[in-house]
Amino acid sequence: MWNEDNVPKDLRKYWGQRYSLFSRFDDGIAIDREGWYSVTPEEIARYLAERCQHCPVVIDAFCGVGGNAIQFAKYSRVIAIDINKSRLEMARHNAQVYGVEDRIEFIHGDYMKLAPTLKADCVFLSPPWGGPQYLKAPVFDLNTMMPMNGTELYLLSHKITPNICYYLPRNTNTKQLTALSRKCEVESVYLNDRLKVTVLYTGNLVRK
Ligand code: MGP
Ligand code: SAH
Repeated sequence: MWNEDNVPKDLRKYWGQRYSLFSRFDDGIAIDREGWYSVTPEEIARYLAERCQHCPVVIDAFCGVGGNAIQFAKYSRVIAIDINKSRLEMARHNAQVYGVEDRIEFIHGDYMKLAPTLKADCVFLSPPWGGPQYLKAPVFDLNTMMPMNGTELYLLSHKITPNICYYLPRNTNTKQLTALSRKCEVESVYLNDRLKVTVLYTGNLVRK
């Protein structure tokens, strides 16, 4: 269990943001190193879930410790996937803390392999961006994203549904995003007046 004294120096910034990441942090939220720096802050996750609320089934392809899956579950049934078993178990535990675990199906596996077998009304993509170093490049390039190519990930998901919500770095090349789909919206998402992330919406997730 993390506390003030055992949080490593490089994670202290995220520890300071813990209630913004999970308002119920003190109810026993489970989180690991990668979880700390990649979880979606609760207010943003709630907003994205509201934007997808008309979708009965949402795939959270990279569920991590569950920041998004928990909020999607308030409106939709969720298929939550992660390749890391222990992080998937943390997501399940955190969903219990929020009382929504019965609305989420947790699948341990590689989304890139599972995708052709899945059906849903919307796919949410929040893949690894290569760690907090993603900001070192002036512009984030979808095609050099590791471990999977960001354009290929989009195209694979588009075979499931045209309705995609893609959570990306704030320094993402916007032209590269708009080139992915004729019907799309790119949104800069702020939290407490700070630009946090860029989100691409396609299909019927695009605002009228
Ligand atoms: P950040 O830039 O690491 O933090 O991440 P912060 O506090 O905005 O930076 P600073 O400028 O104040 O120092 C911004 C947001 O991006 C985080 O809230 C996470 O939701 C998200 N995020 C960060 N990383 C490294 C990843 C990642 O690899 N994958 C995903 N899906 N989200 C990430
Ligand atoms: N949105 C999440 C954070 C996602 S971080 C949250 O709010 O908690 C990205 C996650 O993708 C990590 O947990 C990592 O284990 C997972 N991942 C990486 N490659 C994957 C793959 N091929 N299939 C499924 N999950 C993968």
